[in-house]
Amino acid sequence: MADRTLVLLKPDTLQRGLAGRIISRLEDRGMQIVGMKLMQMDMDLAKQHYAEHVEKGFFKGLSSFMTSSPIIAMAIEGNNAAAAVRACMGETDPQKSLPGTIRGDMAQDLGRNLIHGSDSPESAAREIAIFFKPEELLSYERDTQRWITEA
Ligand code: D4T
Repeated sequence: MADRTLVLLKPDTLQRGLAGRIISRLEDRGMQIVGMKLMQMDMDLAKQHYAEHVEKGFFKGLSSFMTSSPIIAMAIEGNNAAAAVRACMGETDPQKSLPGTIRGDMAQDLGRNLIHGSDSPESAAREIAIFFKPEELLSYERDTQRWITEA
């Protein structure tokens, strides 16, 4: 069943100029972008998004990294979107990620793992609501033939 998930392209993705290649991988998998924005995360947003990690030792480094430079937030639609995106991403720790995954091919460090994807449909609903207003999410059909025949 098609549903939606939240993807964040983290500061390291933009700093390394990998946004296009990572978005391509999700599009190659058949995922559809239904919301997208370039933005700078502030500390309030970091605490809200990473609420489950605020008390953990790594939160200071994580939040300082996530607020250090712009990110791209995307709402992605697809078949079992949260699980499918996480399969494309690989493991949280790039050292444990298989080649063929985004992190397994492009990242080395746990603290610089390029991409966030919601870990369940429930998390996706919570997280999409943090980053997007309802009117910023667009449903549309993809029909390449339509553009050709109407030209
Ligand atoms: P995100 O949320 O960024 O997609 O990562 P995951 O869902 O794959 O993993 P997570 O929530 O457990 O971790 C959030 C974020 O914190 C970084 N991190 C994590 C870290 O710097 N040190 C750590 O020990 C852990 C567990 C990496 C991802």
